[in-house]
Amino acid sequence: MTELILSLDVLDRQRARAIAESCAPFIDAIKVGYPLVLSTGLSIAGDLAELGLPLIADFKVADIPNTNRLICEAVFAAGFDAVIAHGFVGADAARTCVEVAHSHSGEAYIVAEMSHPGATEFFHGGVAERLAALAVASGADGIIAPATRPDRVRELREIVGKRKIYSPGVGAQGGDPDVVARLVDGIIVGRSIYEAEDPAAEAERLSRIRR
Ligand code: FNU
Repeated sequence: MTELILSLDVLDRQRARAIAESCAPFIDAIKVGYPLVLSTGLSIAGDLAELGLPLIADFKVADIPNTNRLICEAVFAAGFDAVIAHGFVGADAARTCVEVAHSHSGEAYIVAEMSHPGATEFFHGGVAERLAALAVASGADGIIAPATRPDRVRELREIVGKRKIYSPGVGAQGGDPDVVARLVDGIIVGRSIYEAEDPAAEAERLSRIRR
């Protein structure tokens, strides 16, 4: 069954907690990024961990190996279960994120191709394929690939095989959950859920159409 991952990009702690709590019965994980953490502090991870769902830190870590290590150690110490990192920094830096994640029994995902229109400028022309191969070689648990481009997801699947593909870009960015859910291990959905009049109802709807 394809997972449904809530991207919790709201800025207020109480709102974040309320949305996460109401959606919890229908989602498989919560992804937190800079907007929420910079607004509330890393302690938001502790609040959300009370719901018992895996927490993914979408910090797109992209630094030298030593700094990546320091960032990832802080992420897992805060209570996250997985981290998203960039691969374009090179295999040594990406592998550091994977090593730290695994040393905490956590997971690491490498961005292979992003979902926004501008992503085609640099990720196309073979780069995304190389990043997907780097993710496999680094022992990453999976990749991030765009729900906005199902054909690209299919191509990247050829490279990553059974490793997981988590896919943002559903709904607000135009990706069709019906199409993408068949191709990936998890769809990542933010605005379509948290901006809905009834976020829990929208999460429930999405949880039913996923395959
Ligand atoms: P929504 N995100 C993304 N595309 O959208 N991490 C990527 O290629 C990527 C991401 C994140 O559009 C984005 O930052 F690598 O409101 C946001 O947190 O559904 C979420 O996925 C999508 O949010």
